[in-house]
Amino acid sequence: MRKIRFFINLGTVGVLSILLMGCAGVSEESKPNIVFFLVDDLGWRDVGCYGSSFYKTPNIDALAKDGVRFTDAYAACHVCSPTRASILTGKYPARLHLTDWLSGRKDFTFQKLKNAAIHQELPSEEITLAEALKAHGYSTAIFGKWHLGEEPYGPTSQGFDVQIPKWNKGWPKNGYHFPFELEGIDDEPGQYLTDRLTDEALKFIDANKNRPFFLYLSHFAVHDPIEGRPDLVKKYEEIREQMPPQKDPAFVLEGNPDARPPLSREKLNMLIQQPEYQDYKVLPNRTIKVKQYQDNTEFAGMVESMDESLGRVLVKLEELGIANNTIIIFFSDNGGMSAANFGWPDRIIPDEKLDAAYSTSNLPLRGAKGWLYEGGIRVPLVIKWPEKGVRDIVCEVPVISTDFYPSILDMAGLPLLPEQHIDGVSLVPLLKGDNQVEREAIYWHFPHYSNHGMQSPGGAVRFGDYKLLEYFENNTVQLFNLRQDIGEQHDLSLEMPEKTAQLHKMLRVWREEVSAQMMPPNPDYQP
Ligand SMILES: [Ca+2]
Repeated sequence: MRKIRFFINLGTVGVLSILLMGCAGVSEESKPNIVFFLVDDLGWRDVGCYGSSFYKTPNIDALAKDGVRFTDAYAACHVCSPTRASILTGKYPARLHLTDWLSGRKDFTFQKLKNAAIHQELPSEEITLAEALKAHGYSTAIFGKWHLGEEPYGPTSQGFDVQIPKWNKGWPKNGYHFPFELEGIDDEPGQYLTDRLTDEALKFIDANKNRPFFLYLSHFAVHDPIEGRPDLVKKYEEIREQMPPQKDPAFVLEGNPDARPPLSREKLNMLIQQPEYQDYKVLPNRTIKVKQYQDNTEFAGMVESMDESLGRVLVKLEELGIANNTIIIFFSDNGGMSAANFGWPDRIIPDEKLDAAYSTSNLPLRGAKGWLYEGGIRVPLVIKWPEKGVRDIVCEVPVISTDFYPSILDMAGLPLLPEQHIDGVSLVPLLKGDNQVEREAIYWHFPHYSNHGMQSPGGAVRFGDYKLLEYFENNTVQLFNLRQDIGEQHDLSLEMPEKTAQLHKMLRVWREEVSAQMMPPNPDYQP
């Protein structure tokens, strides 16, 4: 196994021009099929080949041997809808003004700032990846989660021929166990939703084996409700019984990095010992708890059934003799839910409900879904490009979910649409074994309060090994060197003022460029 190290080059117009040439003349037969296997809320560490020793993911691990596994792949947002919009448009959520999950978090009086207003659907004028592929003869289908607008803004209005089920929200209507109550999916007692969605996806592959297809298998798993398949949950209960007793704390405390002054790690570790910090709710000083162990057997059952789904798709492609002409992309839309959802800040989680509220641990990453720390945005990514791409490679170049659109067109030999996927770059050089892409930096913008923490809203930029986070309540910044400090524990912003100023300026300039929305003061603010 070879490793590709990290390089970033400044962008040039020339490369795009070269890519635009030489796209013509792709015959119908040679067009590769695309399987985009999108998992919901799967953390970076929730996969065997990314270091989990608890969850068993043999099919994802085998896929990594057949393709490129990215260590520094990012979701464009730490919650669902914005990342999904970035995949299908090649644009940053900030540029789309679709920066929070739909329909979005309401405002509360503890907020110094008001949440930015967002579109309630993926704007119709966007030419989605599905539309671009459909225009070139692809049969297109989405199975599972959309979460980019209610009808008439569903997937069939954005280039998908087939949508199963007819349900546009961000969670399975009635959970993962029968009855699903989802239009378009027959169900029987004992069935499990991840399996049934896979059945439907396999039927689609069968029906389209003789023409190019784009299968967007967008599982509801492993988003909550945390409900594993019973046979697998039983298996993991047996595994957990054999595990040695835990030595480290099961949870750590996280505060608001923008507090004046922010609570240090030492102080947080001291506070969590105090009686008033014993519960699982929003705690004093806007602190919350973040899970530190992977030991949730219901969640493990969800993860393994999702892995089985990928395995069934790969077997089907082999059986039909089309595996060598099918590109597989395995990805998650945001980090793992190791912090509970405090969409209603007075929520109190009883001890017996912890496994329903805290799915996993993202360690060694800090934070969770809903945070701009790596635990919220760094996710697993494997791409298999049979016969054309390299195999069994680990790539450390930072990439982001806006990159899929140009990458897929590029791999399929189709014309690029640079005005559409303006914030993405083709990953083809990396998939061919090169070690650089034409990009200066990667940016995030979240002008909202988060359901999964009580931190101030903010933005971030990744530039080389460095990442700067900026918070909007008090304009606090943090700077981390991710190569040396993947857990983002050592803030370098005071030690490295020039680097801090450079990245802070880049972030502000970028916000101007994409017309990012900022947050107005909250007139109802009650400190
Ligand atoms: Ca998600």
